[in-house]
Amino acid sequence: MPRRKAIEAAVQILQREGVRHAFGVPGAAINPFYAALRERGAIAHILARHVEGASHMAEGYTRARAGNIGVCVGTSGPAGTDMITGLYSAAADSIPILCITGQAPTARLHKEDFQAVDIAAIAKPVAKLATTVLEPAQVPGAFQQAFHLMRSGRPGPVLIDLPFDVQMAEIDFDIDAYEPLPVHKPAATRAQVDKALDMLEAAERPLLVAGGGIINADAADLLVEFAELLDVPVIPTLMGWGAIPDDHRLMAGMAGLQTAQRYGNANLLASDLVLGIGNRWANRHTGGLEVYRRGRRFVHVDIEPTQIGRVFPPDLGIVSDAGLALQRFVDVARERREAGRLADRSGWVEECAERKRTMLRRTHFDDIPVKPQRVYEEMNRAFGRDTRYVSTIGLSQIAGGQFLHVYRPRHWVNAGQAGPLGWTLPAALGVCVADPEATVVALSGDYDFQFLIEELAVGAQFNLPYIHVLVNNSYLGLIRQAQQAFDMDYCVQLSFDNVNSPEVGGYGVDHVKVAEGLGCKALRVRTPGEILPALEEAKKLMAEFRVPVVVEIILERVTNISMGTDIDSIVEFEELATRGEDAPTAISALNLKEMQFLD
Ligand SMILES: Cc1ncc(C[n+]2csc(CCOP(=O)(O)OP(=O)(O)O)c2C)c(N)n1
Ligand SMILES: [Mg+2]
Repeated sequence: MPRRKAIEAAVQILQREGVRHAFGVPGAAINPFYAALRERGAIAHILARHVEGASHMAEGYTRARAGNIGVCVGTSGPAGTDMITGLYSAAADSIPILCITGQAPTARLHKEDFQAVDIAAIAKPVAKLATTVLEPAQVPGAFQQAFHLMRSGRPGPVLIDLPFDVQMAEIDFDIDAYEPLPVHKPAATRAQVDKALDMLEAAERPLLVAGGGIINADAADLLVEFAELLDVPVIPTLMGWGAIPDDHRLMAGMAGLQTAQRYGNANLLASDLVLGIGNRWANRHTGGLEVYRRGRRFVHVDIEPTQIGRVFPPDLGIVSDAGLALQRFVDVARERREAGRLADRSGWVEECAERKRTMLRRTHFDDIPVKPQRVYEEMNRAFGRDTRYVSTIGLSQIAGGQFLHVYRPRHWVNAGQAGPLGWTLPAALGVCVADPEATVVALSGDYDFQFLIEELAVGAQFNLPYIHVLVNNSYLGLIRQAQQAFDMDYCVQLSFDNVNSPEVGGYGVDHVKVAEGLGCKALRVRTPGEILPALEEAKKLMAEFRVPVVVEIILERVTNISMGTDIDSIVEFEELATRGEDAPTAISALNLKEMQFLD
């Protein structure tokens, strides 16, 4: 049996399990890992500027491509604690990432050694497995188990913590005798699918709610096929956005309290049965359950048994991987269609489509300073179907959810449940590493952008070009809006007079200077007419310099974005669209233009 350091075996296993990139920050306690990485030379390392950044890069990397597992690496002590937010974000959205940390030597763990902290205990609630490996010979098994767990059932992150001496110890290990463990995924049975389809057929106005589990299972094509077979409209969740193209005739909009369209909520409220697949009835999707559930029956398909009934008891629960369930649904629906047993749903589909054409919010404002709605209209003009959007939280992300268009799975990359500020920028870099050919467009408010702004240097150093649309209201906008309920505007201002940059006019941070200082390109825009030319210029700069390009749009300071607490009473703060020109890039308007063009 070949003898090698335990950490060399670990790196061989990473390679065997398909890892080609790692995001990290070195330190003394993890140097053996870096030595093994260097020795083998098969895994490219991207040096983050903050360890939290590395963890979000890993998450963006995983989300960009089916089968990817992002790896983030840090030393002992604060590196692991910095990555806890990344683990939480990944766990909350069911995204596998592998977090590897160095640790103080085993003999000194209990001696309050320099940078010794019980990171496994800290990480446990936000990881499928968090373990400090104390026996060198257990290192291969720990990694084997990690990949098995990350890929099985509900996907999620794992942390492996490796004391210095455990990394360095020699073990017997032969990579040719290593085999990844089989992945466990429950599958819906024929009987379960028959029951669900019977319920669906008995309903008059059924809908599918398509969750992120469909994206994780790489089953968007099956979802669309199933919806088309039955002729049933689809409401994607925020995590499932892109599973059906926005301009598909069965795409009925998103429902929810914030990242939703008016027609999405109206369509959901008009339904009498909802079949949810790979979704988790997130509270920002459902809002108050009384309103959400009233008058309709529910079927819930989820890979994780304990998710069934967690938020409310469905009329039927099925434990299954979304892809395996959809495959069965498609097979059985096809049989039923051939037997002439499927109902004609065209009236209901047309009713939903009519709402999609008419229940629109206005985006076409000419105001200076720019109103945010106009930014998304111009983004719809500038960016095509292949664009991969990345965003986190804030009014910027919420309006993005309301007004942008997504046409493909994994083209809306969003930290849905955790919403950690700062996530957008490093996650976008992770997407760039996973898909270097993609057009990646990140969307941030000014505060999200400032949180991990230093990661721009990573994009410049490693030539990871993308466009970062920065909508600057010089406010913690979402929290300012939420504080209206407290009748206050307290600790939410980001404005100040910048002594070095009077030209930012009291908006505080000079993002253009900071971005340039970090080696990126940046443009600032103040009027609606400048937005589209700036986005076009950004594409050119990105191609020429191969670095991130920031397009900052100076917004009006106070704009309230539509939201509410129940999906039947979302508060609208602006005028609604009453004429086509009020919402010229609404999906129905774009569809219409295409149809006219085809004529
Ligand atoms: C780490 C963290 N702290 C606090 C919050 C709460 N929070 C959500 S949005 C937001 C303000 C975001 O401001 P900005 O990025 O400028 O976006 P805007 O709402 O102004 O568009 C805050 C503080 C959070 N999501 N994450
Ligand atoms: Mg802001």
